[in-house]
Amino acid sequence: GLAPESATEALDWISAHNGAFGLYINGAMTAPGALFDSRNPATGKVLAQVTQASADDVDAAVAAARKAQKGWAALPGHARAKYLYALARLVQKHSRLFAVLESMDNGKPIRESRDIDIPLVARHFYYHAGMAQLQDAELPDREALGVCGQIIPWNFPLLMLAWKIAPAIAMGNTVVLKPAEYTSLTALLFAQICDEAGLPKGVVNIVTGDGQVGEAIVTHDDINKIAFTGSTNVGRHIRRATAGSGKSLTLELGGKSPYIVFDDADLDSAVEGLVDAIWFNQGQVCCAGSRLIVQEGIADRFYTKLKARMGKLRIGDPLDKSIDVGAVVDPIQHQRITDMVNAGAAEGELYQAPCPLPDQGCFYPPTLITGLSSASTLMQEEIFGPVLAATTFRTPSEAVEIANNTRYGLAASVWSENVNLTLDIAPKLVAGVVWVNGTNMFDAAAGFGGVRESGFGREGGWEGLQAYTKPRGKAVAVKPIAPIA
Ligand code: TXE
Repeated sequence: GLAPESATEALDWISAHNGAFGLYINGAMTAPGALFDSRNPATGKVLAQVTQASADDVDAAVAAARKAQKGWAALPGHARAKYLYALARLVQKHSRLFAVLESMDNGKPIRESRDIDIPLVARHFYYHAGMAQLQDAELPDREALGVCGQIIPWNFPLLMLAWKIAPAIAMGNTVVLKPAEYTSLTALLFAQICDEAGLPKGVVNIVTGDGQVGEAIVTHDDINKIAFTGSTNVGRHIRRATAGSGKSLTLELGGKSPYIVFDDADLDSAVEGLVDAIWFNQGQVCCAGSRLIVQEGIADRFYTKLKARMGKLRIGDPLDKSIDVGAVVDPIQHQRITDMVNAGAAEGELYQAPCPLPDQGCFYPPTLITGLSSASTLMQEEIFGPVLAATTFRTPSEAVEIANNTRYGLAASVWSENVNLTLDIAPKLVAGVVWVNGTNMFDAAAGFGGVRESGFGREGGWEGLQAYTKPRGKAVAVKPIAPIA
């Protein structure tokens, strides 16, 4: 096998901060406050300590963002672009440190953080640098919203930060961002590169802590927009809490995305696609293809191939470059997955990958449960783990019916060699994105987001820029004093 990626640089960076981090407010790190532990989920060991921000800290961050906002928005787009390009290049320059730190904090395989998360982060800043530059010419009738409060989850810590911060600052907003409490470290490293890029003070502020800190952001009077990615329950709560406040809101919430395999599909590719759809990032992906819907005639053959592939998945140390599946983010999430599978597996047939698990850390085996009914809990509830729930269908219309039998609507995958069939099915699926003979295809230029309980609003593309701007103009109608001769 390959030697594990070295943790030294990341551990040195943590040590350089004496293992305890403050907040990033108005261009400077504050002294550490009330601290909580951030653990490495693969070992259970404390990696660093992070500050639980107080309401006063949130006030200070919002005040800094407010103070910076007018000046930042007044810069011509090409001047803001310069900073976004600098941030993109610095993410690349420090990509190894970012990737190792992300894998240690979150548990995801280094191959993913190194080859997917961090490159997509850089791409997001490059793309939005270009958009900042185009703003004056292409969006002359729109202006920044003001100060944005941004709350993100733990599954793609730095990538979700990029999805939030890049479009916001490109369009002239300033931000107060809160990473998830399990995974704050790459956001704090990002704060450092904001300094390195010479970003004006107060444009980006990072406050760490749990849902209480999120609450202080959501209910803050001087914030113009809330952007949230996380659970549907918290999203619902935020929608209620911001109702009538005049704040703009976008929500990117959970999902239970269907993965439909027709009998004429290239089955080997469809199996390989599933590795990406449900075992990528241990299944902790909002658009994970977590519901397998396979045509009856090929179901047994497909399950046999799938199980054979599952048997080859390698589970273990996230820093090992040959690992496919790492650790889930936290013991709480691990317990949730375990409980859900234990409660629901008897409704179908359970298969778990035979690969031995490390004897410590939050590891859960890649799991397949076949023969479930579409209404079963495992087919309906988001598990957010490496667990694939499967059922079968007979006709294309039944496939659509089962696929749409969900509260969610984030993504869908359709596998068939019949282009007519895929083009017929795709528009009938209730989802923000439909992938044909593929999965997890993302691009900064394409709007991403859901319908139904998966939320609303789009991130990326033109729609994502609209979500961080408002119309500049107003209608002015003047009644003539005297009739025009
Ligand atoms: O999410 P939370 P949790 C789903 C997934 C997962 C479940 C629970 O099913 O198993 O949610 O995860 C902040 N006001 N997803 O409990 O709580 C919190 O600090 C404001 C899907 O970790 O939603 C964190 O920064 N903010 C999802 C962020 O919300 C609050 C990704 C997300 O955490 C808050 C994550 C409050 N009252 C979980 N309470 C996806 N769609 O990708 C918490 N937060």
